[in-house]
Amino acid sequence: MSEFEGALREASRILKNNQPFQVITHGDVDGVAAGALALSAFDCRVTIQKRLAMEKLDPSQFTLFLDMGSSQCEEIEERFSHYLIIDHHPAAAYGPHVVNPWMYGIDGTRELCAAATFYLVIKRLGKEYRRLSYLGLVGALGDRQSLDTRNCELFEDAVETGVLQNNLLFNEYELSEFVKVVNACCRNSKKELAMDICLLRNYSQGKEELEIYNRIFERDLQYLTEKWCTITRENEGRVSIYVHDETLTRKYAGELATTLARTYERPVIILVRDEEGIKISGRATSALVTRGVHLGNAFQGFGGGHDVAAGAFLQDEEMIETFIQVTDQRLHRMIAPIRVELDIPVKDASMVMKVLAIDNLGYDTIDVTAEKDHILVTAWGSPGTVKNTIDDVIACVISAVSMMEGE
Ligand SMILES: [Mn+2]
Repeated sequence: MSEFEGALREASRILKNNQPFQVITHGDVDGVAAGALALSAFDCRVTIQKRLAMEKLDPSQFTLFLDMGSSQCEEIEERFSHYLIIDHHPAAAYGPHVVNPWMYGIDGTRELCAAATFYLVIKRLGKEYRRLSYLGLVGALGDRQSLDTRNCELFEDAVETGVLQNNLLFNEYELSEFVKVVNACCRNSKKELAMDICLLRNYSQGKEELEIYNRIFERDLQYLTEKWCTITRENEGRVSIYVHDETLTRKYAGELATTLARTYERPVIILVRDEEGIKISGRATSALVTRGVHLGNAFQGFGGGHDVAAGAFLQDEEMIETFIQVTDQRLHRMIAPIRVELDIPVKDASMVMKVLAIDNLGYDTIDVTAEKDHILVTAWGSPGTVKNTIDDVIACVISAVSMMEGE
């Protein structure tokens, strides 16, 4: 049994034995889908919070944290005596009562979101729970995860149990539209409705929220697109584009940033005001992540999250300048070109070169030469690219050497 499997089983045992309990979950699609899983499988009460507000919770009860909590392990451990965290956000270290794919070498940003991980926990209670697989899928699509990867187990369960057929959920809804409806309800602050939809109620009301969402989103996007030249000029010399605009719809900031980052291939960070302060949503693209961008790390001290999507929060407006300076400096360091020189000792370097047939490996940011018993490598470019290049070269040399030894 793998360690991850052990953790899933242990979590399902703990939850089964601690009913009734309270659940705190995040107010996005993944969080709400995870909350709906909790309501469907356990005797529990679910509270949706957009940011973890521990002072509002009763610490004497057994508490399940979903889609949040990994980065607040210490605070949770201080306040709560009985709890479990099921989350997929990367953190520097994980506390004792956490189930997070990252702890088992699984990239939780790209596979097994909170709802998917939680579904795997619930599935360990018994076969009859496999029909709930659709909620794990909804969470995964809500968090823009792909369904090949480990999420495909959920897809298979949904198809095998007949819950999902020809992309229709329960013979009615189209899966991706279902996700959009839940998302629109979340973004329009209709969290009870979002939960209802996940529990297969009130779909037509949800569709009205989607229409409202689409209309307002398009308006905001068009407004920003028209201003884009000015915005770019205001951000001259910065790695990321920072948009601080009070006319934008607060709750749509994350998705606006996603669309803009993909359109312009730049990290986009949108700052809006909410009741408590300045809410910040940052989004990048996978190409930028490959170059070394990690927004979650760039936001450290102000917030956190994934490499490709992260959030932060500032108490007051005066912090904005500092936030932008610090974040952009960090982003700059993440992608600033570096030069790495490598000296790999091998038995017969020129022979290794022949086996490799290195024509500088098709890269234009690398130089490989053989010198007696050494392969000399120089690679340059952004840290992410250099790391990938060097990894490739080392793998090639290792396989060339083992091929020669085999001969
Ligand atoms: Mn999530």
